[in-house]
Amino acid sequence: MFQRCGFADADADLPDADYVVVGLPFDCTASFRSGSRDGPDAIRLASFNFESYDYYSDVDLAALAICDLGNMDLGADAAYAEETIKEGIALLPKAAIPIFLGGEHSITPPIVESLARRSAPGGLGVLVLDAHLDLRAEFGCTRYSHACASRRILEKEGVKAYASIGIRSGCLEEFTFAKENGISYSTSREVKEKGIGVNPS
Ligand SMILES: [Mn+2]
Repeated sequence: MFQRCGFADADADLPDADYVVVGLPFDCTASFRSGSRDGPDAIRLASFNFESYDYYSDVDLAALAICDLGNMDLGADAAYAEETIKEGIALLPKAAIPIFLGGEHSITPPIVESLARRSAPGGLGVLVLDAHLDLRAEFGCTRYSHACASRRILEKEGVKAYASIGIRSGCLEEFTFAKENGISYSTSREVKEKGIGVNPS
């Protein structure tokens, strides 16, 4: 299921890993421009161009136990990809924190469903950073579309809290749905005016 390749300094063995990197190279519902399926390997390639030490957080990635399991083979069908993602996540060690590299936004609902089930018995909080509401019931003749990602996330059992930040785009039906259902979102304009910090100064 996993094809081995590697993120920089992610050289721990799976049983020893505190963090597990998994690539999800899927973009088959792309409506503007495809190519995000190349994202996971592009991120890995770029990772070798950075220092492993991050002075903001005073953390050296080289000192952490990170295992890169490579990419999952997700095929070209969104329903198949969703099931495969859930099957793959069920195989990951529960002690490690998973980090998923995409891939388009349609990969997120099965990730949320899986993480809520395996590690958040009290309910999972989801924070979405996105320009779009992604609250469409269906788009491009499929409910699995990237344009429906937040709608699908909100339908998942175990999602206790949800908010999206950076919104600048959506159709009238999406904004109406958000309003009628009390869905929390902040627009990019609000972020620009108020700042992104908890206590902006
Ligand atoms: Mn999105």
